[in-house]
Amino acid sequence: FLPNPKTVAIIGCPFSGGQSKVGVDEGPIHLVEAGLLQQLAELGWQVSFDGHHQFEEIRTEDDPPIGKLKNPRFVSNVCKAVAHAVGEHAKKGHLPLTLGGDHSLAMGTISGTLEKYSDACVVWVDAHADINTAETTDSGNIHGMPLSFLLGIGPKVDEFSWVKPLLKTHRLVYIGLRDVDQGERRILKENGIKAFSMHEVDKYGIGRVVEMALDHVNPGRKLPIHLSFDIDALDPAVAPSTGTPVRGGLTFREGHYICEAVYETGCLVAVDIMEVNPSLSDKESVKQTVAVGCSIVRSALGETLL
Ligand code: 6HN
Ligand code: MN
Ligand code: MN
Ligand code: MN
Repeated sequence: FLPNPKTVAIIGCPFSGGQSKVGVDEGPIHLVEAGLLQQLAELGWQVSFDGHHQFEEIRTEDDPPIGKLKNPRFVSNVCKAVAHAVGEHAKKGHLPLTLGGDHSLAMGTISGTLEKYSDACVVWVDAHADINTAETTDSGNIHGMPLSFLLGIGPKVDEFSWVKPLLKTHRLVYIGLRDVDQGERRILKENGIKAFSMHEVDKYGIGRVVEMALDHVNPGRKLPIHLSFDIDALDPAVAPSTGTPVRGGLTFREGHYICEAVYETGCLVAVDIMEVNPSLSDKESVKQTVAVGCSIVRSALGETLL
């Protein structure tokens, strides 16, 4: 899907409005400071980066909750800007790599991908399903909701009417789930959305899980793939610095294997790396988490072991 020379467009999104812990907005800065751009250049990519987005300028002063949803206008404005940025880069034939920031940003990134590739499928790697609706959300944190808007599930929220519900339920697959809310389980069931939880990873092994996941969303490997990777999919022992850690996660290798296998399809058109929070836990843990974030991205962009 991508013309040569391959160009990766870095979209730095210092944004934390989709949840309530400070610090996740510093994730992209730390990833870049750790040398991610240089590392991708060494893999043979042309790297384009014009600095991190400045979202404070589009923060609405008065942003009371809409129903339970927190910071709805800010999240909406930011995601709209991100959708535009991702869409423009994709249209140029670049691979947009979005550095989060919290996972509400995926409303923007996937909207942008779908602007250029209307038949794109999504591989969502996460401990969580992020598919709550305005009705089912307990926390009101929009990072737990982006997929419901992209799929057009649940009550309409005016503020997010710009999000076109272009993602089809059979074009979404999850890997790594282990903390799914009651309402979300119902949504997954009712809509027949395919999910490989940690149970399936244990049962079949990561190799077969990725193969089954890709067979489901991308039979014949002909469709473009958007990979949305929440760092909390990894076990907290591997990636401790994140806002909603859940034990029993993917090992270091399982996480990387998913990325390697997706890259191998030749169908990858966009990547998100989300929820790295450098202000949670001690300095060593932060360093470890940022480093694993970089290596996950490198695997997704073609780094191989041999
Ligand atoms: N994430 N299901 C919980 C909620 O608040 O809706 C957790 C969401 C976590 C979101 O990790 O991107
Ligand atoms: Mn810092
Ligand atoms: Mn997530
Ligand atoms: Mn998560």
